[in-house]
Amino acid sequence: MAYTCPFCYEKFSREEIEFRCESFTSAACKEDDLLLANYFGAPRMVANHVIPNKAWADVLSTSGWKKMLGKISRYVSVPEEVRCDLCSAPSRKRICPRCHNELPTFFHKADSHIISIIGARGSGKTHYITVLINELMKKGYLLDIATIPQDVGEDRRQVTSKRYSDYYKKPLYEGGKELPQTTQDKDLYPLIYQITSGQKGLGKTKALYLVFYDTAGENFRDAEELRKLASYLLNSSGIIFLLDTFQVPAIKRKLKTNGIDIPDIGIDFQGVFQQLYSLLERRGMMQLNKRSKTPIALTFSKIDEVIRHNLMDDDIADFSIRRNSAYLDNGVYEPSELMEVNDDMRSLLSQWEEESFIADVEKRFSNTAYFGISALGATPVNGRIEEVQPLRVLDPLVWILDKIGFALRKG
Ligand SMILES: Nc1nc2c(ncn2[C@@H]2O[C@H](COP(=O)(O)OP(=O)(O)O)[C@@H](O)[C@H]2O)c(=O)[nH]1
Ligand SMILES: [Mg+2]
Ligand SMILES: [Zn+2]
Ligand SMILES: [Zn+2]
Repeated sequence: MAYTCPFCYEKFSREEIEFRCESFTSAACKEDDLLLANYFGAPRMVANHVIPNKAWADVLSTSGWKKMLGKISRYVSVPEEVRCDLCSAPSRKRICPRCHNELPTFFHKADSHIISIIGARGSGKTHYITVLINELMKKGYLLDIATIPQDVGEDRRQVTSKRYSDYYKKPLYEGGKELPQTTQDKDLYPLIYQITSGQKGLGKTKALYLVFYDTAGENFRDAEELRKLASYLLNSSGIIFLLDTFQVPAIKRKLKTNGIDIPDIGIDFQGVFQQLYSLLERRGMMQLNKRSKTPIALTFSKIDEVIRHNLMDDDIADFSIRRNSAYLDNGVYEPSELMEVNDDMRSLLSQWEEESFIADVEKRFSNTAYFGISALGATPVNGRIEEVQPLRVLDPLVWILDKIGFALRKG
């Protein structure tokens, strides 16, 4: 079984996992960690000793048969605890062999599915991630899903629950403030959550890790950013592609007549999508005329303004996007509900004369669905948002979870 590191996105196998000494006192166990420094782009970083994989005391035994057994066992399981080869202190801290970042506690026991959220700058990623995580933590139980932040990493100030609370949740939900634009350095710290399902189901996944990177997304221009994005996508089990509804030309025009002027970002969302797949092609992740099977949720953000200004066709009186997700009421996921959303969004897109976008997407991906969400429920006024009123934010995630075989309570 191969694992994907939630930090560097490199793959590694079970027997490669390393441990870091956890001693607070042993001076001999402080060392320069080149891989860790490299990951954070720092000239150097001092951290506790990395216990060489071959030096695990439990594995190394002088007596022949124990040694044999130890060696074999490493291919089938990772020890719960090993002893440091320098100070003999016990350690339970597993790290990635490629970047030396700490792995979540049960990482080696669950499937590590990375679900990536991408989109051009301004498409609403930061607000979406903030609200998505809050909804998952607060309402996931309705679908029998438990969500637990994974507070791992050398820098305790940057662990998931602290970062989420300080930079995302508190400013938005308690401060009532619109969140600032993402800066590049935030890209180094993923938000990592373990989700587990209480549902039964043969062959279904009951536990997995969700990894969110709040990328700056400079409209996919920067080479280094593109390189990171490529490995992020290459290793993703599902993609939530956030598309800025305000950048749909038909919407932009209508909003303008309503007195809302949307600044031009210099690239339309079809352009953003084309950049994405040409990137995937260059990386050999997509072959010409062959469609990727990775589920991709084409998710239109800020749909609240579309509803408020009634920018939908009048024939679609009972438009599914006007209602919130039914599973939030009855705790049962009906795939047909999200297929209705998909159909409605698709017809909206053709109404907006965006058929060529649909054709583009479907030429490249065989597992697609369209969604419309609102993270905030309204446009912030003077940088403030008094009450966050999310609409359908969990839909794209729930759809992907179902596609990748996660055990959901289904109708
Ligand atoms: N109307 C509305 N505006 C939103 C919503 N979510 C984000 N925005 C606005 O869209 C802009 C970009 O959001 P942001 O999350 O920073 O986008 P990012 O650059 O992709 O991270 C900000 O001005 C937000 O206030 C929403 O649900 N509704
Ligand atoms: Mg952002
Ligand atoms: Zn030690
Ligand atoms: Zn790594």
